[in-house]
Amino acid sequence: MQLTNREIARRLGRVADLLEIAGENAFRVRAYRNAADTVGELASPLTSEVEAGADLTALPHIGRDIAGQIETLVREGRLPALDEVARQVPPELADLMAVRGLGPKGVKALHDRFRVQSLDELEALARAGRTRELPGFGAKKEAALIAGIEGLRAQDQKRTRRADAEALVEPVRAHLAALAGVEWVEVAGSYRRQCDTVGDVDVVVACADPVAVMAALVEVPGIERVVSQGDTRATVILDGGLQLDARAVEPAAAGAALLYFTGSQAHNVALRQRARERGYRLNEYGLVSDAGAVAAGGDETAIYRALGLAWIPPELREGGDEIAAAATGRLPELVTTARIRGNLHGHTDWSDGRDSLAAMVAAARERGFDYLAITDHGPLVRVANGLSAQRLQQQIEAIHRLGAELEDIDLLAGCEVDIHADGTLDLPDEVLAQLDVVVCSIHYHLRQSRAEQTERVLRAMDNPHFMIWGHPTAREINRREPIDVDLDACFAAAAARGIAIEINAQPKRLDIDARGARLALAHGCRLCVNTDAHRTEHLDLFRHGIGQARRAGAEAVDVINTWSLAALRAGLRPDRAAGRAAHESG
Ligand code: DGT
Ligand code: CA
Ligand code: CA
Ligand code: ZN
Repeated sequence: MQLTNREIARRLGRVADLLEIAGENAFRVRAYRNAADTVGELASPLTSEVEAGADLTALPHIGRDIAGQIETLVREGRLPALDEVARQVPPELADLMAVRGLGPKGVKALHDRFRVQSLDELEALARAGRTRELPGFGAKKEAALIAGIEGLRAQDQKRTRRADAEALVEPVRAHLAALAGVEWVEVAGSYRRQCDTVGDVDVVVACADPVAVMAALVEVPGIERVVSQGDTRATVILDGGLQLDARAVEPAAAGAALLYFTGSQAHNVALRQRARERGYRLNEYGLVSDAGAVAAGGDETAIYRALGLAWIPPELREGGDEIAAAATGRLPELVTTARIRGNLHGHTDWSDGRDSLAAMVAAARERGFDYLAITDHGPLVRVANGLSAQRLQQQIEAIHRLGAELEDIDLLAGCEVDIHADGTLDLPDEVLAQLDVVVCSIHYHLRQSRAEQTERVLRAMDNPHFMIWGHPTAREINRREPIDVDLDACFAAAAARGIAIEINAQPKRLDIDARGARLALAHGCRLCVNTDAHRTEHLDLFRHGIGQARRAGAEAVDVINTWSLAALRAGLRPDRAAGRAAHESG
């Protein structure tokens, strides 16, 4: 198995932790810590460098001793320095260093006094009120210790953002797909259903020789360790700790396996029930009639068809009304990323974006967009170099000048304007009136009460320039809870005014999420899938937001940035459009 840079860095860091706990020379500790940082940041795989005979001491912070350590690790799979320090302190103690507020001295004291070696042991001691006996610990520190352990556990239980899982699993998928005898590889489970986070990833491989593929799996780069391995299934841990469950299946049964492992469990249960009512048994190996004849197994569509159903997109397989809809030809034709015509929320280096206006426009043209709105931050967001009314005025002119030169794309002048705590907007109406697109977002005062927050948004929506509600709940996955706001009331107001609800496609946001988007559609709102691009590459993020739109059952017509610009101008906030037209003609 190939060691990744991340794993090598992790082991060097472990040596540093243990040396520190053992009370070794601070220079030596720092040497390992620095070496771990160097390795962690390297772009090219260190194992290949070693195999090519490269001189590792040419790297920053890698001296002759540590270079030798790394070479032994790559060649023999063991780190002599780790073995050596493990003779002084149990290597498990390094895990305790991850507890917030617990340093090497504390770990050493706990070990010397109580012989603790694991997190469980430490927790039991603290909960029993024993750790306070240690000099310098006390009851307060004991409470902090318990909180630190709980925090660490909560972190471990966190689900992985889908985009992060994508970066880890796609290379594995590609590697497996290239193996001899492999027909196709799909990542099933919540990943395929486009859930915003995944607990683990489930990979189905259709292949002639499952045993050979499972044997090859554990050699795939990017796999940190193997949990279990059988003839047709394996569970491995990817770098970074994400679990991957793999199943290798012969092509004739692979459709049934894919269907089963895509889930959701509620969908599977409903489908099996329908199969039973029609005289079949459905399981992960196929659809079999009560008489024992295999009705389908190689392909999902055939299984659905045999059950009198249209093929159901994975995003809809949540055990709601999707089976009834598939039985009666009422499945929506879900929006796709290919239907997107432009981005209506994005930044440049006028505020906190990395790239210039010209670069963003060039990137949008490369991608064939019909239109691009530039929506830098307004003045409130000072940390993001927000634009004053005066600078915005200059930017509007710059956008118009650039737009006049271009025939293949329409440039729209816009702004991402903050909704103040009292529901007023952060720029005067005269300024907002000059913009083609106004995205209104909340960045501050996230902890207002539900009543205040709802009042704030409703009041803001009364402003006729409020066109798109940007990242409505301000949540950041695994980092920040959504604001407490009455979405029913806000969506009803948005629908009545022709305000679009953003699905922000930044992987850390995915806001509004699929459930909220479904609610918005039920209220009659339109959605707008935006990348909130802060650099040119971000214009490729649409697929993450589209995944949420699809889970909400959205069709292209429900997503305003699949529309033509003319339709957009007429349909988005029509009262504002009418007001402007009257103003211009009068
Ligand atoms: P996750 O991993 O928590 O994000 O969610 P899933 O849906 O990927 O769940 P996972 O990985 O436990 O299992 C993958 C699929 O396998 C699941 O969606 C449905 C199917 N499955 C697993 N266990 C069962 C079960 O006990 N009964 C049924 N009917 N299906 C199951
Ligand atoms: Ca899963
Ligand atoms: Ca699984
Ligand atoms: Zn933004």
